[in-house]
Amino acid sequence: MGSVNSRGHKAEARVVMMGLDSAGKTTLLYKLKGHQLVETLPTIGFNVEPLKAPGHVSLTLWDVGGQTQLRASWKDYLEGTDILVYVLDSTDETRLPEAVAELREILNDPNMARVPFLVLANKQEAPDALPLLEIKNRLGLERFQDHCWELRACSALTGQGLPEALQSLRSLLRSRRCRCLQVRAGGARSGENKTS
Ligand SMILES: Nc1nc2c(ncn2[C@@H]2O[C@H](COP(=O)(O)OP(=O)(O)OP(=O)(O)O)[C@@H](O)[C@H]2O)c(=O)[nH]1
Ligand SMILES: [Mg+2]
Repeated sequence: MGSVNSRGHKAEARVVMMGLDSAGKTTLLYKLKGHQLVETLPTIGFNVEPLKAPGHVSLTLWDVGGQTQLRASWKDYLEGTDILVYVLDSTDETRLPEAVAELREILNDPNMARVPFLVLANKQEAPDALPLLEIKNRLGLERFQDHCWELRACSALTGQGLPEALQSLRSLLRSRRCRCLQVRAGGARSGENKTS
């Protein structure tokens, strides 16, 4: 599971990015890497890239293909996950219930117990994007009491919201480390959650 630093933390956090097909995961991955916008093809399998988040946090970011027939293999990527990034297409109102059901399925996996997650409402620059508050109400994230989570708006196309998303990753990673320490000390708390 990678090297461990002097404080006993994993030197690189494993961040797994999932979401329905066409949510924009691969576009996000390459935008975060600072690449020129590339035309993407549906991902068969996964892409993986190292990434630096603010505060010299090193991440390994896994971008897992989201087509229906690939979702059965999502569970194979979850072991050792430090943070889940769940990407939504804010313009795809029809499939929002399907996206929520798949998120619930992921969080029910034993490997995801207490793993924090960041929901990215992507494609927010599009004129027909659902507003963040509307998405928040429809997701019902309050039900996920056992996880720290954050919800953020972004656009992989314009880069809007991506610096904030990286800040969220950093703070969720911190919460995970605190949580691990609390659990080791015998006293877990329920999560602190944020929407912005
Ligand atoms: N308007 C808009 N389009 C986007 C944005 N992000 C991605 N797209 C477009 O959405 C389509 C799908 O993007 P991908 O990044 O391939 O989606 P994906 O989630 O990786 O899809 P799978 O690999 O099939 O799981 C492409 O045409 C992208 O250009 C965004 O922020 N805004
Ligand atoms: Mg992809």
